[in-house]
Amino acid sequence: MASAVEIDAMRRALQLARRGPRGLNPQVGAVILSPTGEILAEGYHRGAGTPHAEVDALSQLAPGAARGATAVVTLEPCNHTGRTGPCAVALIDAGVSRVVFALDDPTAAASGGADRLRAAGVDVERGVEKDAAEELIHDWVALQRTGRPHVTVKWAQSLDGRAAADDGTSQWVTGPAARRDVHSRRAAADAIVAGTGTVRADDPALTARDDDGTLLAAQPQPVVIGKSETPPDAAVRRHPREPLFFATHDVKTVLTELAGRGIQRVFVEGGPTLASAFVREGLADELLVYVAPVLLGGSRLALGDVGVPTIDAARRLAVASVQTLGDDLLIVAHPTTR
Ligand code: AOF
Ligand code: ZN
Repeated sequence: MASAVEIDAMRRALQLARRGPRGLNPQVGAVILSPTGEILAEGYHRGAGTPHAEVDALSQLAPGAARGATAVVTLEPCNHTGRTGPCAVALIDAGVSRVVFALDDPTAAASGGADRLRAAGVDVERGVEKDAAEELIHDWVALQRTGRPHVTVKWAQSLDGRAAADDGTSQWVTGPAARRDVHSRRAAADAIVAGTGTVRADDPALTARDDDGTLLAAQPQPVVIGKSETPPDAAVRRHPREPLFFATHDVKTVLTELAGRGIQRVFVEGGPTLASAFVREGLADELLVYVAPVLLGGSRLALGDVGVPTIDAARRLAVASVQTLGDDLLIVAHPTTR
């Protein structure tokens, strides 16, 4: 059983973890407690290539000062030599007598730290404040499992399923409340993905902005996919972050590349061709469909070929929520496992 002091220390460690960046490595925090429950040191992980949280905390202590101490860590101390050495060994060498952690390390490479600590005679307690820790690094854990980022595909459409009028004009199908909602959701992603077709046709800035056009604090990485050229004066080239360009239509490969850069959550806003590609490849985890009460008719469908030649192959979805945003509707749906 973890003591009340240890639970408090874990909550503190979770706060510390949040100071680190989302990225290739998880956000991890650590607190070292004296045998009487005082905080001796605090640490957190500042991103791939930098010391792990436990080592960051231990490095603030004089040699021998952690003897008999308790280390409280938000993730199971690692057991491998990656960009840095194994934390389990660092804790053993420092003479720590008890380790309390929240989440098991989900990676095959780094896991096993708890067993290694126990084998060295360290008392180990796992699962403390597990839900809060899981919430914090949920996207990173999911990426370890799937090997690719979580994908949200968004589009706006008329009630009759068109993205634009026949001459290609599309500003605006949905109203301001729906567009505001999109911007706040953009800001929660690590990357925003658009196709070259949309970049050429609509010239989107791919920034996350508030009502008066001010940039929000969080600006996801802009990503442009497709084989056509992005014009030199395209708005996306003036994005505060340098855009990534992928001259391919293979969205699977792009996702793998993005995962390798620590991108855990992508927001696909790229127009019908790109949206269809993600859906067709079974790579859309979540669909956000903004539906405006307007009829456009014509040929500019919101979605193209999604690999459904016949009704038996229809892509069935489960609706997670329906809400009204001004005059528009937002339907959030997920593919049902077939
Ligand atoms: C810990 N404490 O603070 C973090 C851990 O390449 P490396 O050496 O940075 O190792 C990265 C892996 O280590 C990462 O995938 C995850 O399994 C674990 N992260 N472990 O003990 C930490 N950030
Ligand atoms: Zn480590």
